[in-house]
Amino acid sequence: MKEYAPAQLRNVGLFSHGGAGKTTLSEALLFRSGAISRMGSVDDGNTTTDFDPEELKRQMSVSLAVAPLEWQGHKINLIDSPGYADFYGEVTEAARVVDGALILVDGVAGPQVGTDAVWKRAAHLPRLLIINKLDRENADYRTVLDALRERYGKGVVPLSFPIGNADSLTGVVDLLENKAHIPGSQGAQPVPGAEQGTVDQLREILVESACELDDDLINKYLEGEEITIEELAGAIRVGVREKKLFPVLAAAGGRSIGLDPILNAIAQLLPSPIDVDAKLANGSLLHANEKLAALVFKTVSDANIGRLSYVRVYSGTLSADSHVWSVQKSKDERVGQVFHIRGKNQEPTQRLVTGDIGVIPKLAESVTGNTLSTREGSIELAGIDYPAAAYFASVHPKSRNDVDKLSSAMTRLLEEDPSLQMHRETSTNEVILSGLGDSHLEVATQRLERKFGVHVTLDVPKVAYRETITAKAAAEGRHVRQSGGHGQYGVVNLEVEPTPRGEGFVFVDKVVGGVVLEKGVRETLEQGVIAGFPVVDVRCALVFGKYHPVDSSEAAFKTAGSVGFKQAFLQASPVLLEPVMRVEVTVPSEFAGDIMGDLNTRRAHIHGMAPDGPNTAIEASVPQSEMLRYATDLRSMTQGRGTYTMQLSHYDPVPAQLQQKIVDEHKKEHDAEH
Ligand SMILES: Nc1nc2c(ncn2[C@@H]2O[C@H](COP(=O)(O)OP(=O)(O)OP(=O)(O)O)[C@@H](O)[C@H]2O)c(=O)[nH]1
Ligand SMILES: [Mg+2]
Repeated sequence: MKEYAPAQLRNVGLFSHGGAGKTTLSEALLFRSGAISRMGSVDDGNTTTDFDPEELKRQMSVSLAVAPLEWQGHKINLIDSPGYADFYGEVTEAARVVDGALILVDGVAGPQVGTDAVWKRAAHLPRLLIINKLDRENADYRTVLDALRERYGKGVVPLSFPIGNADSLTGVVDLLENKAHIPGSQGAQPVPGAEQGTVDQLREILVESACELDDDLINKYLEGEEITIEELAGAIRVGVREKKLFPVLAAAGGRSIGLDPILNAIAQLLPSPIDVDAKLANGSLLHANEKLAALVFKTVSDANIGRLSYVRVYSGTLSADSHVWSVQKSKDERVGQVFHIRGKNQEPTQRLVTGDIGVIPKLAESVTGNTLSTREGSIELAGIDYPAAAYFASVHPKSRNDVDKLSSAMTRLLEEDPSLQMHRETSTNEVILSGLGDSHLEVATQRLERKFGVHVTLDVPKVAYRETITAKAAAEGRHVRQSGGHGQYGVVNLEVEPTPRGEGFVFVDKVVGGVVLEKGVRETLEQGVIAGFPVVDVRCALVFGKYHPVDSSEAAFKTAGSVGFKQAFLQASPVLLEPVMRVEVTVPSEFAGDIMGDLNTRRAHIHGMAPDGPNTAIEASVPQSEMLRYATDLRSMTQGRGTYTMQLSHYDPVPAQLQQKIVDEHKKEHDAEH
């Protein structure tokens, strides 16, 4: 592909609720523009932008994919993204680096929960809406258009509409140029007479909304003067770029209908990279100039080949065989080869100009979110804000060999997908993998297996309880052994009291020589007192210590400290604390009642409930132990139409009636293990 000037580039993300037809439309657009010579399909598993084995298996996009095409002197970098909420990490990356969005809406279902989610995610971008799959039975352009205007405001205006419907769909009418596009016919056609009524109606919405944004045009319009196509296009372009107009296009990607008006709109209405300033880490904006600033927005790891880094250049030029500065890592980074990429196919290039997207193999230092710049006066671009983890599972390697390889393989995997996290929960001695949903974690384990040969199973994690006290108490700890030879002597007096939540452990030494004793107490903290969970939020004071000139030793004092602490703890009304999650559930409003009822059975504390278009958002605090399988439960309660986010909020005491049960269970497990 030849090199295009930055002004001719368009970086466009395709976003939607799952399955609205992004991958199929990408394929159709690539084929229409001549970028590919054969049109693949999702059902046959041979599209350009779905190529991961995990995608082919599920017949849905799991990762973003870049697919450049050429159209009317422009190079359009399409980024196809997943629609399924579990893979929003990739949506976030795509939305971060494009300059405009195509938001697809199913022509039968209309806007859905996932449409709202991507509409919000793309709020910083100029957006075109596409009512897609209009060849489906019961598809209804006008109903969906009205629903979109209702939902996203009057800036949503028709730009093309379908000729015919469902089986009888033959093409679309472009309202801007006032021409019909019918696949199979040469170029744009005059609008069929039967469509003139619809043209008049819809064009009025478009023209009026566009002219309203321009004082000169609105006067002309009100005085009944003819608005030229150029004037109208100019006004729409400004409206789109200022995020005041959101033109709606009609399509059936699977039938290659409506493609030309979409490509025209991308080229003519969406901004080029130099029309938009880059966001910097410090919050300010940067206008593209000579100085290099490129963002690594995705990393693919491979056990054999190493890293493949996707980069978007915001300023300057990124050249093959060069040295750049990895800003966050403060390291020199050698760039060897540079490629353009279409799906999985790479094509070597000498350089990526401002605004362009490509990949670099084998970067040694930089990971996703890092900026490549120059060492002198380096520029740091804003990073990527991933959604918080909402789903947790414990990871169990299948064999000894898998245990050994897990940690290094996992490091690579997390680098590839920053919306995944892993940590060891010391209190339960489990390795916890967290992500956005069960499919997300399932894909992660499949990748571990495929790429790194590590086999693991996932399970419901144990809840990481904590222990604390609710009252003040004092106790004496004695460790005295003086039967023959060198004895052991340690006697201490301790006081314990609760601290505010989150303070951890405070040790106060009111006599000298408490250092050793503190060690003994701290070891006890980790092991727990009532059920083996770590102790938190306790202040412990050493008030008195007895010393024996011969028999006192460090070990004796340590033991005495531990004994004294346990005794005091048990007398101070100990309780278990459980992690409580802050949860936000969004469901179509007809499900809101059921979801509230269900949350109440999960000991939820509901903070609020707010309508959000046809959806309802419910905010609540819910103990983690009640949310371990919520992703699956919510899906079955809402037929897959509900979404939720969840993060750790705080720790609360476990209700008394549950505490004994948890203590008993934990003891049983502990005994079984030893
Ligand atoms: N009738 C009809 N079906 C379509 C059309 N476009 C796509 N499909 C079908 O809809 C299903 C989903 O299409 P995809 O292209 O994978 O949709 P997507 O938005 O990429 O899906 P995700 O990546 O999972 O979000 C597939 O079975 C397609 O064959 C269309 O224009 N008309
Ligand atoms: Mg897809």
